[in-house]
Order: sequence, then structure tokens, then C-alpha cells
Amino acid sequence: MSKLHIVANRLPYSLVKEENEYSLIESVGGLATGMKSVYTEYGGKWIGWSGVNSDELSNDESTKIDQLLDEKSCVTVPLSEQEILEYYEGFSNKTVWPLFHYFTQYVDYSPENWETYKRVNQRFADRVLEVAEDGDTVWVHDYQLLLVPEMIKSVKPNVTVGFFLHIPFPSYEVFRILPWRMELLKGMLGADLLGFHIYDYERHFLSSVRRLYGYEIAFNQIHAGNRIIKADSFPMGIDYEKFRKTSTMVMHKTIQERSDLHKELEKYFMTSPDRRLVLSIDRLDYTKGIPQRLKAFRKFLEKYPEFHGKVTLIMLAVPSRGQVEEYVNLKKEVDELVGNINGTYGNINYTPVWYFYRAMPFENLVELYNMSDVALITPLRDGMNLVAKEYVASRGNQTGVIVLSEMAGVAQEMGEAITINPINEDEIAAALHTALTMPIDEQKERMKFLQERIQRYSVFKWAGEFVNALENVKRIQKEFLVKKITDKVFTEINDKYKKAGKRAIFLDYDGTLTSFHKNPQEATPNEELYTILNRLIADERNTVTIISGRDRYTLEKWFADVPINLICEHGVWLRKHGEEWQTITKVNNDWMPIIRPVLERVVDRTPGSFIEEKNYSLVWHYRKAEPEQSLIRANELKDELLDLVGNLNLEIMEGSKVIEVKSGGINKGIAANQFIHNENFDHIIAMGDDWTDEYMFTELPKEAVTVKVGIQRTSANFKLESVDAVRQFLSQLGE
Ligand code: GDG
Repeated sequence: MSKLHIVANRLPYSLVKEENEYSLIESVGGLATGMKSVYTEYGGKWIGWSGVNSDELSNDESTKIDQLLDEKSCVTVPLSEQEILEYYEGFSNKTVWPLFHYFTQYVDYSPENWETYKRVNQRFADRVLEVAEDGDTVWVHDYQLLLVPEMIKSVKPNVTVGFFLHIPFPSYEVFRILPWRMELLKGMLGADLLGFHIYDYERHFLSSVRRLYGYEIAFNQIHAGNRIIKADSFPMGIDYEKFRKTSTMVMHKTIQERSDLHKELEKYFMTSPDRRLVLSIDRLDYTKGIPQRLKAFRKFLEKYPEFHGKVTLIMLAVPSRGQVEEYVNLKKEVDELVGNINGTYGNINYTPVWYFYRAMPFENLVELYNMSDVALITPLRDGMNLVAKEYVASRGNQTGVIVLSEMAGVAQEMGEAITINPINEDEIAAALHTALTMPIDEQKERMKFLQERIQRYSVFKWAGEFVNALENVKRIQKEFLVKKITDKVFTEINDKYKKAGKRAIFLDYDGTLTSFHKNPQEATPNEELYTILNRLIADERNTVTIISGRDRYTLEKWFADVPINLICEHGVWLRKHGEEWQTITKVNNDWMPIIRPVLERVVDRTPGSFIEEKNYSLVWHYRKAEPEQSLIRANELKDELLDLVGNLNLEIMEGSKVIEVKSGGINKGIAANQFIHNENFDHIIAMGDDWTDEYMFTELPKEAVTVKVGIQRTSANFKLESVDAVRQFLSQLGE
């Protein structure tokens, strides 16, 4: 049975050493919780770093640790201190992390760190390759492992690879700054499915792919050579029930059973009936907007003196990346601000900011969620922010208000929160005031909606949806395999071919016989192609026809010396070898003077695009224009044309980076059928890559061997993956 393996920087267990013996503690983080259900259910392994650097371990210890982890279906990737420094603290946290969060001023461009990042990513991939077999699925997580998908795919193309990015993917304008942008994208594009928290990150990613690699993108599918790669958004959830149950449990404890923190909080509330708690929880990270939050709280106290002595900000900052300069400075700034606020507004009975610089046990965390009237969550950038969801899940009595930064991914799911710009101190201060004075009924109404949504889309549902989407991708890949011309299928086709007395072979040109080029004029046939065609034509039982959307002059020029038939402009023109050009159906082009100015206006506004005029069609080419602008223009143009074409009996055809307007009532299918009409072909082969070739595949007799080049859905009977495969197929016919 095929398995599903997880790859993440860290394993879902930590190692603790007591009396020289290592043992494991289960990790309780969101990712570990969500993923454990997945990889155990699908019988896979979790591949990651154990958290202990390999220089510290003797051989015996390493073997013992590997055994312990093996019992939990975990596979370690050993990392030395130097590697952790350069791959994890270096490239991951000092390059990718700040850049992807728009902190370009903090980005470290050390080439040494990049080299180590590549080497360590390769080590992760090697471990995966030892474990994963053909047909298995691998789900790779996050920004530390951006290169791993391609490293897996290039060696084992039959392993399905998913990738999820937990942090934002930045706009192209920011991403392009990175000297290694091409390599990072290439690494990610090894995945069959790329997941992001929200659509904004997905569209930024697609935009970078389009601009840097020029791949065609239809909705959320990237057509990269012979592969289809899907990008989609999956907003990560939490283990809702765990927070809800823990919250109920801690609140029902007897006074004696309660934690010290709980007792402290109760004492605070007991001193006065109108005391309020505002909660702030994050890792101490510059992306989380902690100094700005403190300044906004100071502004709130300044603007609303009636809350002095009544509102306390309880701020939990979990130590993080403490060796890095920016984090050391941040810690200092936060310490000073807390001192300043407490010094200015505090007194012997009142401390405005309670500041904890440490991690707390889970139960304490839930107590804080449960007892705080307002959650103040103001990151400058945040991929999702699970704290907001955990606060919602812990609110047993359905009261409480969230003041939430619009820069957190989670803001898109929380219309009921009060959203703010995290730099705008006045706005945050006002939002805090609104939150603290919000009537209970309104709080409950908002909280009810939030709870319903977050309960429904839990971390398990999130993981399940991602796995389902991966299964879908797998299905598409299988569909390809079902129709693929294998050696065995080729032998069958070839046997029939050899027995046939009279054969018709229809070949599309661009994307079938030759690859696409940025400049369409460069797609000239090469020697190999002439040899293949001449060999086919030399067999007098064959009638070979190139059937293309191109104009007749180009094809005539390219195939002047080849005794071949040509069908051009999607079936308008036919030239049988040795005869004159003729039109297959009567078409007119009276419409051209009306449509041409419409296209010219688009060309004027879209640098790099141009118009091609064929006898019976006009084509707007935008392959060389700025890709995103051209897509907008293409949509505008289609809209405008749709209004015009109805009355003029025209068809709008959208091809690869072209929009073609042509007279209606003619296509490759009609043309191919007319061509074989009254002739006794007993074997027909038709090959093409574009959707215009689908007409040919559906209209030809069903016993014809119709071959789609590429992985997309098709009505053809067979598929080949590339131009090379087509050439090989044609070269071997009759052998
Ligand atoms: C990254 C992305 C994205 C915090 N303090 C304590 C504690 N926590 C737990 C919280 C929460 C988690 O840490 C923090 O998660 P966030 O989502 O808020 O932020 P990041 O750590 O930056 O995570 C982020 C996330 O990945 C998932 O994709 O949402 O945008 O940056 O679960 O509860 N837990 C305990 N004690 C603490 O003191 N036990």
C-alpha cells in the first residue's frame, strides 16, 4: 500500500537527557498535532532533525536515539553545530524568514549559508529517498526545506510530493531581490501540490513563477513542461477540542487545585469588579510587532485615563533565536518599553504590563486565554497566527474580543474581529477601547460565528484537505499513466500500422513536432525533424499532413523541399503535395477592418505584444510582453471581442500566450475529416498538444490513434509527455 511521509525541519519529539540516558517527549505544537494523525494513519515516516546537534553525540548515543525514534516511525537527519548555524539559524532564519516577511533590511546574503542550506536540504532529500517508494506520497513543510521537493522529484518522479509554506510568500517585487530566487522556485516546483495559508501568498507565488520561469498558468495550475503543478490555499487550523476541553477542565478545578498563575489572575480580578485583562502572546520576533503593540497600549492609557488602574496587558513573549543580533536588540527595546509604561502609569497597586519572557506550560496558556477579556494580536506580518484561533477555542462562555492585525493571514477568516493596521497606534488604541466597552451580547454574537468556523476547519480537517488535494493530483498523474504510450502499447499500435495498407498521419506543429519558443519565428524545423518526416513520407502507404494554426507562407517556406501536405490557419487552407493551395470551406474576412483597430489599441498599451495577420484570422501575441499585465489585457480583450463576435460569425481562440480571432465554422477537426473523406485510409494517426487539436481528436473516426502531447485532460486515446517522445514515436513507426 502506498504511504504518506512527512518531512519537516524538526521531528514531532524532543530529546531529553537524564542521568546520561536519552528519552523522548512528545511535541505539542500545532504542526506536530495535525501531522501525527496523518503519517500514522497512512503508515509513513516522519523525517526531520532531532533537535540535538550530532557533534554532541557518541556513536552509541546516536544509535540509541535512532532506535527510540524508529519506534515512533521517525527518521533523523543528523546535523552538526556548524550546519545548524548556517542552514537553520543562517539561511533559513536570517535570509528567508526576514525576506518573506518583508524585512528586507535584515536579510543576510551570505553565500556560505546558502551553500550549507543546499547541502542540508540534499541530506533531508536523501533520507526521504531512502524511505519513499514509487507510488508513495511525501509532504514537505516550510521555508527551511524549499529545495527538497525538486531534490525528491528529480530522482523519484513517481513519488507524489506536496509542499506547505507556513509563512507568507512575498510579492514578486520582494522575492526577486534574492540572488538565489530561481533556485528556490525551482526547488518548490518539484512539488505536485503547493499549499499556502491564504490566496494572497498563492497569487504572489504564481506571479513569481510566471515572471521568472515564464510558465503558463491556468487558474491555479502551472504547466511546467510536461508536468502540471497545482497551487492552492489551505488555512491551517488548530486542535479545537483540545483547547475547549482543557479550558473547561482548568476552570472547573477547585481553588486548591488551581495553578499559581490562575490564582494570581483571580486575585487580580477580585480586587475590583471592573478590572480587565488584555492578552498578548507570541514568540519574541520582530515580525510580531511587539514594540508597536506596547506603544499602542501606552497611547491607549494616555488617551483613556479612565482605564488607569483597571486594564492590564499581560504579555507573554517566548524566547526565540536569542543569538541573532536583531532579536537581541528587539529584546532590549521591549524591556525598555515595558519599564517605561510601568514607570509612567503604574503604582503600588497597579502594574499596567505584566511581562513574561519565557514559555509556559500548556495549561497556563489556556488559563490566560480563558481569563483575558481581549486578545491583542498585532503582527507586522504573520503567515497565519494560531494564537488568535486558540483564543477563540478557549472561550467557554463565548465572551471576549480579538483586536487583530490585518497583516496576519488569519484576519481573512476572522471578519468578526476588530481589524487594525499594526503600525497605527491611534487606531489600535481606539480598537482597544471599542473592545473593552463592547456589550456582552455583541461579544457573544461575534464569538459564536468565530467558534463555529474554527471548530469546523480544525487542524485535522486542514491536513485531510491537503492530503485529499494530493490524492487528486495523483489521480491526474495516474490518468496520464493510463493513456501513456508505453513500450507495450507502442508495439500494438505499430503492429496495426505495419499491417495497414493506407495510412493518414496528421501532425500539429508547435508543441508537438517542435517545442515552444519565446519568439515564434525561432521554431524552425531542425535536421532531425526533416529526417523523421522524410522517412515517413518515403513509405508510399503514408499520407503525412502537418495541420497547424500557423499561416501558410511560413509552413510553405519551411517545408518547401518536403513532399508533404499542409493544412494551415486551423483548417482554412489546404495544400496537397504538388497541388495548389485551396480553401477547405468558404470563409470571408470582411470583419478584419472592424477587429484590427481593437487589437491595435491593445498592442499600443501592451509593450512587447504584436499582431499577426493571417488570411482568415488575426492573432494578438503576448509571449514577449510583461506576463501579468498581458493576462489582464487578454481578459479585457476577450470581453471586448465577445461583444463583437456574435454578429460577425467569428470565433475567439485562446492559445498559448495568443488570442486569435478567426472566421467561424472551421477547425482542425472539420479540416481533417474533409481531408480523409472519400479516401480509404485504414489507419489514422493524429497528434497534437493544444486544445485546438481536441477538435481533431473528437471528429476523427474513433478507431484513429489520437495522441495528446502533454499531461492535460484530453479526448485523445493516448498521451505522450513531450516533443522528444513524439519524435521518438514517429522515428520508430514501422520498425
Ligand atoms: C509559524 C508562522 C503560522 C506560544 N507561547 C507558548 C506556546 N505558544 C504556541 C501557541 C501557538 C504557537 O506557539 C505560535 O504559533 P503562531 O501561529 O502564532 O506563530 P509562529 O510560531 O510564528 O508559527 C505562523 C504557524 O507557523 C503555523 O503555520 O500560523 O504565521 O509564523 O500554537 O499556542 N505554547 C506553550 N507555551 C507558551 O508559552 N505551550
